[in-house]
Amino acid sequence: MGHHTLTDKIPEKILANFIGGEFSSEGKLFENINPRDGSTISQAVEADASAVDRAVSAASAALEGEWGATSPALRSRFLHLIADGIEHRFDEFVSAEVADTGKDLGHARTIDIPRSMANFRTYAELIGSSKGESIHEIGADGSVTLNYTIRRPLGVVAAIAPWNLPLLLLTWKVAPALACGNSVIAKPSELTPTTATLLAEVISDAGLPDGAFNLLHGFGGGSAGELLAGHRGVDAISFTGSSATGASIMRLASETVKPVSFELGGKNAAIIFKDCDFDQAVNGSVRSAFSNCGQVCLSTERIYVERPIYDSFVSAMKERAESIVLGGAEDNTENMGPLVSDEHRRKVAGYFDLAVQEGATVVTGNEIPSFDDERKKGFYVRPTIWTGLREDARCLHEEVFGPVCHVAPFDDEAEAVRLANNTQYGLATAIWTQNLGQAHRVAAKMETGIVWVNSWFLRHLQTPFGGMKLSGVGREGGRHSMDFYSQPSNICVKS
Ligand code: NAD
Ligand code: 6OD
Repeated sequence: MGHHTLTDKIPEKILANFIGGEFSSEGKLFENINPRDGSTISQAVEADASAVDRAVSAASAALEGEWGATSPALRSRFLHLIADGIEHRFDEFVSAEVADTGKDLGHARTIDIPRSMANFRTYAELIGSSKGESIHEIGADGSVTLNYTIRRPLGVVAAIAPWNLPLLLLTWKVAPALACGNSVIAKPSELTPTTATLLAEVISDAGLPDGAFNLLHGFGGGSAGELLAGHRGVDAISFTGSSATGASIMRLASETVKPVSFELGGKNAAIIFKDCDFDQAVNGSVRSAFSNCGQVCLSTERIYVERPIYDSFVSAMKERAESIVLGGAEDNTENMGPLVSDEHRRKVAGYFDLAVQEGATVVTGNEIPSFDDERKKGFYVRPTIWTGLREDARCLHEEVFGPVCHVAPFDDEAEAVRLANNTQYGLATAIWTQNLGQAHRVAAKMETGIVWVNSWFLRHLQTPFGGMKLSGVGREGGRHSMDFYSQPSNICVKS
């Protein structure tokens, strides 16, 4: 079997910043590494304080100029043109995402890039959909007042994105922010800079007015991310990433009381009831624990199984986990790529050690594999299943963000609800049962922003997406995004 890296399809190049309609390569370079083999794909330009200032000025000027004067219909047209541009260069986007993240080609082809296009198409359709309010009042003296609201853009929006679904999660912010008439400064993860750069090319080709969309590469703390989040000229921050980074950004945002939209981490549970469709629950749980090498905020890291089917569930999961091919290529969904970086692998391996120290039984995995082919330089880990941890174990409360899950038994519905909610996070839950009454009852008790019944990652782009507790602030998706990226202004007219 060939273990393709796909890097050969991407020309070695410098990934530039995009500021005020110009690509700019001034600044220090940093390396973009392929997680499948540790090779250097390209170098990106780190935006320094002066680049951040220039981007903020360009974004503000755009609002004062041509971009600020665009009609909703024209913005809708631009968003469709951007989607067309991504579609036109689809294979290039797919190859770039696979090279930067190491994810399997099928995932990039069926989820990352199509969903990124869909983000632009969805908000192109939704432009102007946020509803205003009106109050018509007749006073005692017979005078008439009409209060009505209009929605205005927030201004300059910083969109800071993570590396696990790089283009998907960046466009999930950029599309609605542009739709509402904001100018945007995008900051992709330093680990995955390529598709954001291709997006800047597409946006440039689509002819958006200069400064409407700007792109800054760089790191978080002490670099472009922090400079942007703390910049006085940035009016709002939309951030997806870890809860710890969210807390730092919130501190920076507090200086100028910027509105924030945060999609943060998760420590998501699945509840498997004994009357579930067993094969469906196993398939769904294999996907939710191991797809994208467990690097999905919605991934299941805690599985609670009703005792009568617990042993057979653990055996079935073990068999499926052990049939996953590491590396591999093309469209086989049973393949799993590497983790995104060596540093992230060290973090995940730290949890392998901690799980053993905390008394876990290792059902499968819990190790870094060794290879004698090109994968030996890649950042692979084996899909891992633990059992036997105490409920207060750190491994059951801290987000690992790797292909790791713990399976534990429960005896009744109330216990399942208590265990699933026993976490500081609140992003997603998956419930597997054929008893609809039980599904509705349990779903309503989950302290998570998203609950799936007999499915996982089944996402309509207009449903509210986001988390409770440490998992975030606010909701994105459809009108929820339109509401965040615009603000009401009440106009009171007395006649
Ligand atoms: P991260 O928080 O390390 O980085 C995310 C982005 O923030 C990157 O662009 C990074 O450069 C930037 N950043 C880091 N420190 C910063 C700072 N001090 N100021 C400003 N910007 C800063 O997250 P990650 O490792 O890229 O992604 C993994 C995390 O993201 C996981 O916790 C995962 O659960 C979470 N995530 C959440 C969702 C969601 O929708 N809830 C989706 C995907 C990922
Ligand atoms: O599919 C989506 O719309 C979405 N926002 C997915 C987020 C996945 C987080 O890792």
